[in-house]
Amino acid sequence: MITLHHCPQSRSMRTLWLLLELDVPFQVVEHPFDKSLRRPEFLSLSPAGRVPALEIDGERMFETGAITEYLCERFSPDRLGRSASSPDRMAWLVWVHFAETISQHAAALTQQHVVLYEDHMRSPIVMKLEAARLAKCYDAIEARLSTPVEQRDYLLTSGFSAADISVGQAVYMARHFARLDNHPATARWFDRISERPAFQSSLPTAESRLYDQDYYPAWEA
Ligand SMILES: N[C@@H](CCC(=O)N[C@@H](CS)C(=O)NCC(=O)O)C(=O)O
Repeated sequence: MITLHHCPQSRSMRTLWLLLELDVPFQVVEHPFDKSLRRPEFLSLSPAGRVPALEIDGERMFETGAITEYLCERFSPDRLGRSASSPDRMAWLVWVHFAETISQHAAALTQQHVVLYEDHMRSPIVMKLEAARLAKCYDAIEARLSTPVEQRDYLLTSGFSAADISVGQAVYMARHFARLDNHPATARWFDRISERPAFQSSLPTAESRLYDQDYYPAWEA
């Protein structure tokens, strides 16, 4: 049995979405997004106290990108993954891991807007800088989806894959802090992938939401 340790609206949602798309049996252990992630029992699953953490075949895994690669190699090497012989293998790896570039900015902004809830703890400069860095990430996705030579419905020429899940979930988090209004191809792609039943099933319940707003504008000092 596969066990996913999950906090709603965090990076572990990416693994949840992937597991649902893979259609393999698994169970979810939901954790609050708080100091309980630093308890010894959880640190034995994920040594820095982070989600996702995965238990599989008596082994323990952490790091979303590694989990994505492993699950795809094992359960879907050519549908959600791209095997070494695929012409899209290189792009698959690039975009699966580009998700982390986006997520680090979304995580910094989550800290600023949600965790550091008192104004004297926050920095308007960090908020604006990190939101601008997200927009730069959107530029990269926009260019990928809308090069003049080739328009893509998905990040890979060969179609939907775990690259869309990875980047799509990162954009789902990032949209709380930077809108897609100036990135029309990215917005259309996001609408397309977020209609998928597996994405919908990976969304939080009303009670388990980390973000209580859909959008957090930068705070002005
Ligand atoms: N690079 C790691 C980052 C994991 C990570 O930082 N996850 C966040 C949730 S999005 C977390 O667990 N934060 C809890 C904390 O920092 O205490 C990965 O991709 O798995």
